[in-house]
Amino acid sequence: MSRIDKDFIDEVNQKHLVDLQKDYDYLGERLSRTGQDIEQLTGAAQTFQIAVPSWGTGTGGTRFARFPGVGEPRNIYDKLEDCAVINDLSQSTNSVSPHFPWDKVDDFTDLKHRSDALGLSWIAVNSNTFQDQIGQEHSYKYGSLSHTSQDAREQAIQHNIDVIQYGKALGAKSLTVWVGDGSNHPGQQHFQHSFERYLASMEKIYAELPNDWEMHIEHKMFEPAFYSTVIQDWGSNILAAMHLGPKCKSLVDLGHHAPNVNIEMIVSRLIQFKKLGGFHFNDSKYGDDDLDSGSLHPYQQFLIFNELVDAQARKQDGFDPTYMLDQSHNVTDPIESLMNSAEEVQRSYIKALLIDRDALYGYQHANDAMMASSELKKAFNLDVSAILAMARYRDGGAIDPIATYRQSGYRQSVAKLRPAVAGNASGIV
Ligand code: LRH
Ligand code: MN
Repeated sequence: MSRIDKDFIDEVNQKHLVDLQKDYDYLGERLSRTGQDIEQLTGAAQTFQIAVPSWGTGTGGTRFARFPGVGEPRNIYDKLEDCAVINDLSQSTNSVSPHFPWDKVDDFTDLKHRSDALGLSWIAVNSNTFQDQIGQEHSYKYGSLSHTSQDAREQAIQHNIDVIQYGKALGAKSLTVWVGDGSNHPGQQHFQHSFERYLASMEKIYAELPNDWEMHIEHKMFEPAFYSTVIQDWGSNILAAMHLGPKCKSLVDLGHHAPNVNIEMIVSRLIQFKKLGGFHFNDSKYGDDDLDSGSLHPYQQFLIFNELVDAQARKQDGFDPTYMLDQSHNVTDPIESLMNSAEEVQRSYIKALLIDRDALYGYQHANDAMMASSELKKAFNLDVSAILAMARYRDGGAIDPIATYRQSGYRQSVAKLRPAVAGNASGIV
């Protein structure tokens, strides 16, 4: 079984359709009382797409351990099958973001043929200079694009240029560069010199970008470095993006900020200066926990979409961010978590569309804090589940993706094809 049969999805949908229609009609009437058109909102939900990280389809782990599940994907071809199942049911994840060399193949044309056959496209390719590969000449133990050794820097630059070539073969249009470069001890690294080396390396990669491509820099507060990180926060990120040029923008991974940082305001700044390249959506309580999106801070995620929808409504110049999940599924079936997370991000978007912006602007102008925040809460507190389910149903997906997935027996069937992976490994993938 490589895909979940359309007839099977529809058979399961029949059990939910009557209730869905009732919920949808009730919500439609409710929204019409405030002049909102449920059909327009459902249309918006149908256009919303968020990309799946190839590395999120396998069970994730931590530095302590990884406990593989059954039917673990063995390579990018298995990962694509699983991504196709996620999209078959959710109808909101028609693109995949690969990571190299984890997803490297000898024949990219064949891989592109397979993804085309599965109705999947490729967005942002990710480079990896945070691990040493077998036979690699220069180690990244002390960094990569900012390494003090020119040989190590050149090696990392060449890897990123190679990844751009892989992306061109797959039809991707952006390169995401996250480096773990940093230090563990005060004094270990010269902050300015390391940043200068990083920028000089990125200039060489930027020069190789096709005209219609973007390069997205991803900042992160800590890990693997635990004292300083070369691209530690949005400040270093936007400085680098401004230094490198118009094709370079900043990517916001929600888990890469200290607890309680006002991420929605960072998003607003990046939008204002045309430097918002995209997102890695996930959730976290302490560090870069890579937990399911919206599972802990759904209101923060909603407030981020308030900024995005506001920019969209104002037709903000240079506003075209890519949306991606970046999660590690250590204790759930990755397919279930990715479907659920795609829906939760879509939910934040639809709720943000419910905000009466003219009323909000009025209250903001009048410094009426109570009414302004109530305007947001009113939208957030409305249950839009019927809109999300109707959007999936109308696009041929599942009204209840997780129930349909479980009833399909997909995981058990691929487990027969994919040999079990022994435990006691560690690491994110
Ligand atoms: C770094 C990160 C980055 C990926 C990696 C798998 O924490 O978020 O986006 O390269 O996870
Ligand atoms: Mn990330």
